[in-house]
Amino acid sequence: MGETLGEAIAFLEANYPDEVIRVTREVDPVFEVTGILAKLERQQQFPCVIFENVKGSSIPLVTNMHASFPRLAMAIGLPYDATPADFIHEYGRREANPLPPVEVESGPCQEVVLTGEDVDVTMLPILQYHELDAGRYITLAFDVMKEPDSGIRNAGIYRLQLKGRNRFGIQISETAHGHYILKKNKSRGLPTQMAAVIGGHPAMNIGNLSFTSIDTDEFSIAGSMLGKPVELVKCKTIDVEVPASSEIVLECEIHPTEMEEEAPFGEYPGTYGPMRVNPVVYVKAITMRKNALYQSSFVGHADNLLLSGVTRNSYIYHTCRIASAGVKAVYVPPCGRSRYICYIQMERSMIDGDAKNAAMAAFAADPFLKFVICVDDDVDISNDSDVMHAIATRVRADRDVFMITHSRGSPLDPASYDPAGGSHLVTKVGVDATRKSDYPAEIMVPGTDAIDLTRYFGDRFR
Ligand SMILES: Cc1cc2nc3c(=O)[nH]c(=O)nc-3n(C[C@H](O)[C@H](O)[C@H](O)COP(=O)(O)O)c2cc1C
Ligand SMILES: [Mn+2]
Repeated sequence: MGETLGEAIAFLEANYPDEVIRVTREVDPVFEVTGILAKLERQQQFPCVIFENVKGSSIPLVTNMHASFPRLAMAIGLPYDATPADFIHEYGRREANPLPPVEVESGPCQEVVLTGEDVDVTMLPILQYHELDAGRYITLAFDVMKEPDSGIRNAGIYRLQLKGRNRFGIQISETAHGHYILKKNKSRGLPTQMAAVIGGHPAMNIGNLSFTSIDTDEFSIAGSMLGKPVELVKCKTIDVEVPASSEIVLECEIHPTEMEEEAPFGEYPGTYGPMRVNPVVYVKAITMRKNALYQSSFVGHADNLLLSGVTRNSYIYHTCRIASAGVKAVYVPPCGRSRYICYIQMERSMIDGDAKNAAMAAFAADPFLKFVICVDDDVDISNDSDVMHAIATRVRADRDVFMITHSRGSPLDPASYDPAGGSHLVTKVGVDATRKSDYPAEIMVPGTDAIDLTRYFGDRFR
């Protein structure tokens, strides 16, 4: 799929034309674009949509790139029809083989450089998404900073609320490395230099979202997802490096003390995140390609859910495998908003209690998980209905379900102990839905596999 956002789009248009739709009609960045995407979603349609004419901007807007699983699979070199299991395997393999980035002298992301009075982020097609959102937001910028002591780069997506020609509000969760970096700089009275990088290849984006330690430069995982080291250029006004092939870069400083109200904002669970008093970001320079593309993610919808959903499985799998050799596969399904539910497929347990241990390992790996369900290896964990069948028939709750109250979860969980206050305290449920040793024999008709239906019905059921 190429190496840049533009190349990914060109690849899809040439080989899978149904995957990309261009809209030339003028659209309003306030609710019209997201209304169109929401309407498509109701019809279960998730193409990448490029809005070429967004009111108030001359820059095309790319949406929904990550909203369908086949596009994410192809981004890391898999075929269109790859399964979730194929994806988890390939993603994990690439994650385990990082490719450190390399620095280059110049790059297309600096073809245009705007500083001083020329800085005006309102030229970008920045969207307003949901009814009660506090304003217009950049939702798909990788915000790159450096850990002040180690100097190691860090990349994460933290939303930016438009507040003026050169000002944003920012929300960085307590769980993000970005928060740790910001806090360290603040305690020293220093601003935090941050580059907001917009417009990257989908492999770059899913690599940047890999679950890593703060000692890992996410671009080294992005490189292995792309199959080639990421080339970085130095920013013009701050001491941060950014991918040379990016579309648009906002060179910023987070003020060390200035705080303002930010949000509410429609969040991934499908509910609003509460207003908070959050840091203020100043933009010192805008650099971009001559024919730059702007990219957005529809938070709370498939693009956002899949993007940081597909990246969690490999880490959970790895941790569960350490806990139990019987774990064969894991899957965080879209029905749990790609965050809250995890299915674990296990070999028919040889050690009693192993399923519950595997579930506890999954909870330890990913704090966002609320329900972990372990099933036998004849259950297809990419099929929710198969998993529900196992729960329906193989679970006796008093024996097979355990619950942990007051444990750390997502501060956006709408069912936490205090959703309005943004509590991260939630209750977790583990379910052992494997067959137990006293499970009765299951019905089956001998010889079914060998039956050739064409002998009885011709081609009718072929
Ligand atoms: C579309 C999208 C939007 C996101 N918005 C935010 C956000 O506003 N604040 C935040 O803290 N995390 C957000 N995240 C999640 C973080 O980007 C993610 O946890 C990242 O790995 C954090 O990186 P870090 O721990 O290196 O700082 C978002 C993720 C996606 C896919
Ligand atoms: Mn990080």
